[in-house]
Amino acid sequence: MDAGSFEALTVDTLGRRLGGLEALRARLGDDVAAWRTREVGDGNLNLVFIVESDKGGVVVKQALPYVRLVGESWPLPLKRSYFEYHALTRQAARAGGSVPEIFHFDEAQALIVMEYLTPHVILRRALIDGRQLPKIADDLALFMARTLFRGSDLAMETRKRKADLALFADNVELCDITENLVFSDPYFEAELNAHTAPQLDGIVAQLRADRDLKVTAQRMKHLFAAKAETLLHGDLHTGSIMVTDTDTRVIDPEFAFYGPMAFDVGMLFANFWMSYFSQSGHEEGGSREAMRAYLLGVLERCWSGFRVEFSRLWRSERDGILYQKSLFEDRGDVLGAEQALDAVMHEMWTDLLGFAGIEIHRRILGLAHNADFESIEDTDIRARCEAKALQFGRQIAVNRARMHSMTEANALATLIETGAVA
Ligand code: SR1
Ligand code: MG
Repeated sequence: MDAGSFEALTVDTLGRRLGGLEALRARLGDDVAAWRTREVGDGNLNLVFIVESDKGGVVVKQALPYVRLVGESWPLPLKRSYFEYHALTRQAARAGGSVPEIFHFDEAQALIVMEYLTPHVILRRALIDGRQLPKIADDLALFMARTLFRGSDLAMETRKRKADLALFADNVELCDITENLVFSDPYFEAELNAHTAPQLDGIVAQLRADRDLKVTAQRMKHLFAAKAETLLHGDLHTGSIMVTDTDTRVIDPEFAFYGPMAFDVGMLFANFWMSYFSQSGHEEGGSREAMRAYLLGVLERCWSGFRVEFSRLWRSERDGILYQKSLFEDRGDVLGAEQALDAVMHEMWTDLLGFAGIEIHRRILGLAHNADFESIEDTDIRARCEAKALQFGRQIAVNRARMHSMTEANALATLIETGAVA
């Protein structure tokens, strides 16, 4: 990529610079002067513009050559936009209707013009506001099962999968963020770490001295780095999902790379559990008991929906090099194929608990925190919510091989939330 020609867009220059593009004119009209542009990016990395006219709207997302959250002292390559574009095209093909439509990609300017999702809101915001979205469990189960299965050697022609593995293997710097920020920094006094202090000082010290937990975090990091199983979204938290009551779209796959299936599932579930533990910090307008029950229900239904769809694909689309039908079904050994499916699913469950526990920790102890907790202004209340989440995260990660079902995991969450365990 020609970094020399890159220029960050501004609200004032966008019309002049992109006004000639057919992708925008087709949706906004030719009267560029009448386009209304606003910058709405509130993520950690990029610029995001909404451009509207009387005819319609589009989103323009542009990568910056540094981490927006930190500033120019932390350079980050523009090529993440290239990985995002390629991930979005694959997700659209593998899980139709689950991502925004792409209208234009400019590699040199690291920008993607895409569908303006409206009246969608970010799922994390909706959950903080206490909204119960009726479709997220089913929609996200399908998104994960379809993208994770269809991007793997279970389904793909191995030549194509290996070419994709090579393409996404260059997403080194974004993987490096996850490798350090998620799996290591929370467990020592890394420079950019932050936590609610002094309330959490004691529990943070305990966690950082917890040998079993540190070994677990490194076991999970080892898996993340070494198990190139499928094309992951790579950052599937509730801030990467836009929703209405009837539609669910997954956005922002710039962290996409080949990794373990359980990573995406674990990260998403961690964010539902964090939402659960944060609810008591948002009770000014009334009890969030129903919201807590809703969130545990979403976890139960999403995991069961995922297993159903993954199993369906296993039985109908298992045309890759793994667990070939020629070894099982074609020889009348349907039970063998089912046994293998059980083994794959069991391993995924165990691993996702590990990833989920670590994701919870990094959102409370590391650099990149969650609005679920951060928006709780009273730091004593926030710390109580966070302490429960930390305790839960530690338990599911370290105890992952001995926890057998979502019902058990949710029962543990309930015990911790209600104070039944110290
Ligand atoms: C420096 S980037 C911090 C976090 O923001 C992204 O959304 C990823 O979750 C990353 O870990
Ligand atoms: Mg993001």
